[in-house]
Amino acid sequence: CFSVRGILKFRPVFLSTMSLEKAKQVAAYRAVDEFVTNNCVFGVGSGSTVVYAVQRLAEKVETENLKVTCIPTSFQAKQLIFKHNLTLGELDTNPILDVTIDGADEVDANMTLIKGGGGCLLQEKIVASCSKIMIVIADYTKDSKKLGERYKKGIPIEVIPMAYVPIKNKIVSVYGGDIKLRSAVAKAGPVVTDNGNFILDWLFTNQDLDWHNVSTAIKNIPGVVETGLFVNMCHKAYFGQPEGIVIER
Ligand code: ABF
Repeated sequence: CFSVRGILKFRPVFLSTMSLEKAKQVAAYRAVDEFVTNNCVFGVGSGSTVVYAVQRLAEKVETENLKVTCIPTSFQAKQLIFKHNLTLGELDTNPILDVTIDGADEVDANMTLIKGGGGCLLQEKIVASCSKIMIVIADYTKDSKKLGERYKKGIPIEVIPMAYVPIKNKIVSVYGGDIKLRSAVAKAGPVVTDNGNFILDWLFTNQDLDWHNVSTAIKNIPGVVETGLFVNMCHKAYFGQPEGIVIER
């Protein structure tokens, strides 16, 4: 007879894609079910996992007749709020949020996050910093012991365009590694964020750095707007697994 491991070894690619999407969905649904309440001000993160969270939120708002004000963390998040006919809010009128649910590129054992793979890190960090609770939802590929273990695209850093070269040189001279100016597609020119800035991706080599000190030092470089290092900001993380269960940290 075939062992389960034997069958899984031949699992077609589409099954693994399905399991990745299922993993995102179960993590997102669990987080929304546990943290969204009536009359809450809710931060809507960015990325593909959050799409499931907004779907679940819209279901709950309708079936449970909830009043939820949604604060977006990006143009993408704002479009999701509109698509699901949810109530759009803004920090001007809702400077304190009850909960933000957002994705991540990687989560380490200390709950330090790399975020910004989608280029939305600045508004994500602003909204998360205004939230009483920040929750991360992710599939199993984001759950690491150390940053850099799985996510190999580097730490995103949002910078003022005119300063990207000196910033790049300063970071590499102090911390080593390599830094790339993020471009949309080959020769299409640099990616410009929702805020009109550039993104540098820092391919770091030392995985044992004090990420709080590193993020603070990098932010002190003139022209750096924000880093994709979220340190001591995430209260709880939900990691969806291929078979549809959720691991909470
Ligand atoms: C966003 O979620 C970004 O900070 C991060 O890059 C992304 C992760 O994307 P996904 O949920 O699609 O894996 O918040």
